[in-house]
Amino acid sequence: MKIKVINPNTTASMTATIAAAARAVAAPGTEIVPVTSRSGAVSIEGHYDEAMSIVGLVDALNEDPVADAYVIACFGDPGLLAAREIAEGPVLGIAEAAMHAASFVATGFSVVTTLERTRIIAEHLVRNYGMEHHCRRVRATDIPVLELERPESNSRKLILEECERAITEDGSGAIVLGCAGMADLNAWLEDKLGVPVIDGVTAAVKFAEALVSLGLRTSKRGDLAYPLHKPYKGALAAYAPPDRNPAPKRKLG
Ligand code: 2AL
Repeated sequence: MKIKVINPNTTASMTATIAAAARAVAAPGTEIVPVTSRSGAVSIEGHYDEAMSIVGLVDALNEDPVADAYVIACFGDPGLLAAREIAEGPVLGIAEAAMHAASFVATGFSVVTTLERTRIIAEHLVRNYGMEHHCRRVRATDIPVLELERPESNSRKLILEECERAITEDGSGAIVLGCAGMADLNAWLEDKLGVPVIDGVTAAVKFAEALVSLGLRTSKRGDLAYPLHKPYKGALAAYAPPDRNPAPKRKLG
């Protein structure tokens, strides 16, 4: 099967980290197709960055090859439900995947993410996903996303220290890594911490494989039906949804 793993930020080196993590866990028959967004921010660290990333995400979803499943490799899960509207195969966000995986292996987890403002966004996701009973705390390290890319930065040490505080102060039994740029850290951290450390990229790839193996596709009933066909104006005119939904049954009498 083919799983398209989309980095919605425009930094190709981060996509390489994401692709390596995805390929390391993929089953022998799974082809990982990594894609870097062609438009938008170099790193996604706020609501505006997220909103602006969605056009690039839609381009990446629509361009060939068509895949059996899709992973949105950014911890804010930007555009997740919009992506589900246009895709037929399952679409997984890495935050959603990581939180669900953590809830299977511990009764309480902490998320360790990048900036304070992304910490707040991750808290919104915890509530959106109904994870309040499982997530003990979301912690920021104040590391900008692109600092994770610089080997000379002390980001690894800061992340390790925050994870240690999560275990001792929050009483958490597992750690969720709150950025796709941390996808190369989970084995190293797990070794140091002795608790499960979940990176959403790898969790999402394995859940995607499971869903495809089960023959599950995104529901096209209700709000995840294809977007309604209508004109779009201005810079987004080319993104007007084509007519893909079956004609509605007319209620007579
Ligand atoms: C992210 C991420 O995963 N990629 C990116 O550019 N920003 N999210 C985050 N919380 O730092």
